[in-house]
Amino acid sequence: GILAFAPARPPRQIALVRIPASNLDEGELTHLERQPVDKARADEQWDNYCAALVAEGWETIEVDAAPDLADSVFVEDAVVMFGDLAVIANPGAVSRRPEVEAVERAVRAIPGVTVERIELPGTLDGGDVLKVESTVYVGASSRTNAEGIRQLRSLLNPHGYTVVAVPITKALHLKSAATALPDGTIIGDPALLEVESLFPRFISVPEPEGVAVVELSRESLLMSAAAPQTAAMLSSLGYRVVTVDISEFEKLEGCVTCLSVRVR
Ligand code: CIR
Repeated sequence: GILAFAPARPPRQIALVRIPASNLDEGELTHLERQPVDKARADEQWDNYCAALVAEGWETIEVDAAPDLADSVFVEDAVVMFGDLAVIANPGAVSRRPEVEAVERAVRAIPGVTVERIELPGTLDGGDVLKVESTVYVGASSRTNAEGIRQLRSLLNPHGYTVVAVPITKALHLKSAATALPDGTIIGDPALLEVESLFPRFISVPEPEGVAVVELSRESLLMSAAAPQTAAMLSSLGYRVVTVDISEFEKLEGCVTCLSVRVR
């Protein structure tokens, strides 16, 4: 029929974000020493991060602010999207558990989304979940426990995903050690991974802040400005690289992926 020739309408691309808390500087720290956080600078960096998403065709939806939940800006940890399925996480850090309520409300307001939940004694942080097509790598970290992985596996198996658990002891989350390029190649820091041989295609990055990339589109990536050599390497691989300065969030062990949830 004639419709077969109609160009596909570009899908609406939505990213969830959450404004930094007033007590941002009290966020959890596991691997870094506490450093003073400049709140005004953090707010400005967050505005620029959101503006970069918008400039690349993403519509941002703000989860209701949680002024006294220090780590709430790291919204990626609270929910993981698998197509239209939202899996509400159960953060491993007790201080972060109250974050999920408003995040669940925000995803329920998006038409077509269905919601499942990781429940105690299971814990899971979204930062531990790395999707590469139908493979879902999950960090077994200090935040994500075996029961959380089991629950995720049984939620996702009926949807055709394979959950592959990855031991993580040297980084906060799996995605603090490795993320994926749009073509499915994993990029990461071998010093932070026990088993890089787990990944079928793997490239080492020259800087720790270069581990994390957000796929803006099949051709373009969002990265931290703190990793210029990694940006140059990824440009040489044919990607358009957009950089943002997120230094204040990096002091709190956050990275470019954890400041948003790309819904679709
Ligand atoms: C935490 O320790 O939970 C926060 N200070 C940082 C969370 C960063 N999230 C992420 O990398 N997905």
